[in-house]
Amino acid sequence: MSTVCAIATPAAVGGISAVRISGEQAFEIAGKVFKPFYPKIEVKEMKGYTAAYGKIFDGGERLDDGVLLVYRAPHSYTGEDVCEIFCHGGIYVTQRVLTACLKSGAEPAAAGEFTKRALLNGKMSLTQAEAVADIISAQGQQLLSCSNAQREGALYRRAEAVSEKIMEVSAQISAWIDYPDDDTPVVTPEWLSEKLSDVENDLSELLSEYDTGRLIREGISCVIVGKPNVGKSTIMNSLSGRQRSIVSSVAGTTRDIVEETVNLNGAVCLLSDCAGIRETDDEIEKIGVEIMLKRLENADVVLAVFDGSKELSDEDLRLIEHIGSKNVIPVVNKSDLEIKLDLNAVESRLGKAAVISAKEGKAAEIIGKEITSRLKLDRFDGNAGFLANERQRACVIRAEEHVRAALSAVTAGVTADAVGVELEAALDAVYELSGKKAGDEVIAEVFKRFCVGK
Ligand SMILES: Nc1nc2c(ncn2[C@@H]2O[C@H](COP(=O)(O)OP(=O)(O)OP(=O)(O)O)[C@@H](O)[C@H]2O)c(=O)[nH]1
Ligand SMILES: [Mg+2]
Repeated sequence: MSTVCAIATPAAVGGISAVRISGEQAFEIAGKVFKPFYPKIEVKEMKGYTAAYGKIFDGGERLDDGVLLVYRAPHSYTGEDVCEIFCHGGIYVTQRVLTACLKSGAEPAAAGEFTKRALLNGKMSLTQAEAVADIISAQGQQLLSCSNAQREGALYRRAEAVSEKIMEVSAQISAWIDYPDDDTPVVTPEWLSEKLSDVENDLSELLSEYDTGRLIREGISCVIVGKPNVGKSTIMNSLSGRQRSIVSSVAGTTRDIVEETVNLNGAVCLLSDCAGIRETDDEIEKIGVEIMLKRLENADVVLAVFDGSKELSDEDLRLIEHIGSKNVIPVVNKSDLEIKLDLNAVESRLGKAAVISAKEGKAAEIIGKEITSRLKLDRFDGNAGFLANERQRACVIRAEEHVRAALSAVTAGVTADAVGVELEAALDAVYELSGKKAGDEVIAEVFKRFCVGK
């Protein structure tokens, strides 16, 4: 395999940049570009997991001073010999160090090439490689900790457990077909049904957690609605911790949608503060309300805000009708004032309300907890492994279909070898999930998501 090279840090100015080389010629190439002077040693003599301080050259031209880190196969990220050159974090100087490595015989690495090599060299499974991309893109604590668990093989182990169960059944069927007269236990329909139902349950459980996993991965879309002046923008500002939306006592202050990404109780939440819902002749406000109604359709959770210091009005009731059966959290605001709102009337329609004062610090904490508990994110154990993307989900759906077909075949009294064929197909799907049997196109698709240098 060729020796590849790429800049592993972003194309931006920073304190330090890293250029990574991986492959059989990593030491030879790094030796041409990097001359250690502390310790005074040839690059090829350096032991794995050691560093040297030295000068970086492009031919005869000195480019920079820097640090070289070396890893010896198989004890490296890719499983190959790897050298990492750390230079000053300027865009030009980093590019020059890369060019010097390319001139010395390295080839440019494709997106995700280092992780792909780690996969091909057996350093990690496909689901673990996917978790690396998720760690890089994580913006919140929950996705980070779940992705770390995936990186350590949480989903891989779940997939392995399922494939072992399928193999046990397949092996029994094969033995029974091949040696019917032996002592092999007879494969009864009852035994098959029990074993296959267990596998089906494991697969269904993975699928049922997919939506919760999606919220952790992609973030929660949360829309704040209510009639004008109830304090939507004040709540938005309290959740984001800054003056994002304009607040005023004039009804109809917010007309456009104001968005902000915030971290609530460990989850990433995309908040949308909307125009207050009311009948209006104002053209701009009307458009704002229309956009808000559309946004409502795609929301994961809706904060329906009411002014606690006023009685429930017709506008409030119309809002309740609009939001219908969505995942709604009623928020009764302005609890620092005398409460005149009939709390029962709201709660009987929308469920338990969060009673807050957006002007007080605790509001963000209360709403954050309410959102994560309503979406069951607080009970989600991502450390147990979960389906992190559409590819993984499609594999499990396929496996489940074949296990169901096998179960139907058992119930219909079809011959055991027909059941065996379905189980083979189910096993293939589970192997594709973990990457044990993923085709080149599947692998290429996975690494498209990666950045160059990872
Ligand atoms: N006393 C009290 N006043 C509040 C509270 N929250 C908001 N307000 C006041 O209510 C008024 C309206 O607040 P906004 O946040 O602009 O209300 P809004 O729902 O965004 O209004 P529109 O954008 O017009 O739809 C402002 O004068 C706020 O200071 C609260 O918890 N207690
Ligand atoms: Mg507003």
